[in-house]
Amino acid sequence: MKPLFLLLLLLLLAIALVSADLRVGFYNSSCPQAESIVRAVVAENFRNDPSITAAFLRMHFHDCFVRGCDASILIKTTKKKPSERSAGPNLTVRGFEIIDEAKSRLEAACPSTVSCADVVTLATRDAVALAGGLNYAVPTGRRDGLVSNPDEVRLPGPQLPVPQALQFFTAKGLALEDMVALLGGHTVGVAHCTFFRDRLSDFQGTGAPDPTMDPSLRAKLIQTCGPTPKPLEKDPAAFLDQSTSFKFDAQYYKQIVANKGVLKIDQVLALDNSTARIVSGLASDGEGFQRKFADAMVKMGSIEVLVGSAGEIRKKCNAFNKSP
Ligand code: HEM
Ligand SMILES: *[C@@H]1O[C@H](CO)[C@@H](O)[C@H](O)[C@H]1NC(C)=O
Ligand SMILES: *[C@@H]1O[C@H](CO)[C@@H](O)[C@H](O)[C@H]1NC(C)=O
Ligand SMILES: CC(=O)N[C@H]1CO[C@H](CO)[C@@H](O)[C@@H]1O
Repeated sequence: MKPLFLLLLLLLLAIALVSADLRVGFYNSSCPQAESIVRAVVAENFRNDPSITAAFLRMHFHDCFVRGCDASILIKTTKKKPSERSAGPNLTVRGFEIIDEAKSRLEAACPSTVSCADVVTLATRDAVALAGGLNYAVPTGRRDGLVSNPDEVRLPGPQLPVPQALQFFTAKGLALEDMVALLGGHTVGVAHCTFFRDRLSDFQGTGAPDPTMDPSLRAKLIQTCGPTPKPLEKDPAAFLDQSTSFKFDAQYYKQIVANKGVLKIDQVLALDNSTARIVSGLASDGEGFQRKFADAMVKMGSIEVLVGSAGEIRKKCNAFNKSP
């Protein structure tokens, strides 16, 4: 009897371990329509506004790098309690309404089943595919977190040298190659002038422009940004990839190789010893980039996830089930 009992225990343990992992098709039986519902909502919104690809990519990145991919970024700030959404770097994160829309349709089809953390992950994948990226399989089974604290938002700034930026990624279990591929997300979307203005005229207090910026790009950005800094809500923005701004392709790497990186972090990626070779490889291999980006996204999507019975499945993505 004893060995049988042990075997049973082992079996149960194995099941617990397996189900505690993220899996492709986690909702196959509990909510078979889950992925198609998200895809439909994303497609409807993408038709009117293709910039949602950029919105979701940045939202997913910020979610995963703060307390893991647990939808903590979606919690609305209330008068009583500030959330991650009111932290500085979150100021320009957008796309929240579309996540809420997908979630309300999911609740109608399968109540309290699909986590908001998975909605963000799936919506990002779908929006990348719609913009021309790979339609990669993404594991699901994340649970939603119970904490969203603006003081915990520590994200890399755009002025960091490559080795310092890398520390943020290695701290989350990602490698140099992952960081280079993930920054390929900057092939879509915009940056506000405040994040790169210094490069145009007074780079790091030198009184001169950043010498690593292509002069024609600099002229364009001066046109866009104007002579005087503006508060973030009125700040103009420029496309991170000035060539194919809405297309999810490897053009970002071609641009930075040509000294046309808009943010300093983009430009140093092409120039730093440790990343230059990886960058030129991706610039000349569009298909390779798509695969590496997808693989790195799956890795990023697994950072410190809550699984099994941890956390909760939120009913609304912008609030905890029980207000704290
Ligand atoms: C060292 C790492 C990174 C730094 C320093 C960085 C910095 C920035 C900054 C400063 C902006 C401009 C924000 C604004 O003006 O509103 C931005 C935008 C953006 N970032 Fe990153 N980023 C990093 C990594 C990533 C990663 C890993 C992804 C996704 C895979 C990503 C996706 C995006 C996208 C898509 C935008 C455009 C957002 C929009 O158009 O609304 N970034 N990033
Ligand atoms: C769900 O279905 C897909 C497609 O049939 C399959 O690839 C996947 O392995 C399934 N996942 C689970 C957890 O059953
Ligand atoms: C960077 O490149 C220079 C010259 O090619 C080389 O001497 C140096 O060792 C490299 N540094 C690193 C950190 O790879
Ligand atoms: C989207 C969002 O909630 N943005 C908030 C960011 O933080 C500022 C205050 O720091 C809020 O005013 C914004 O509403």
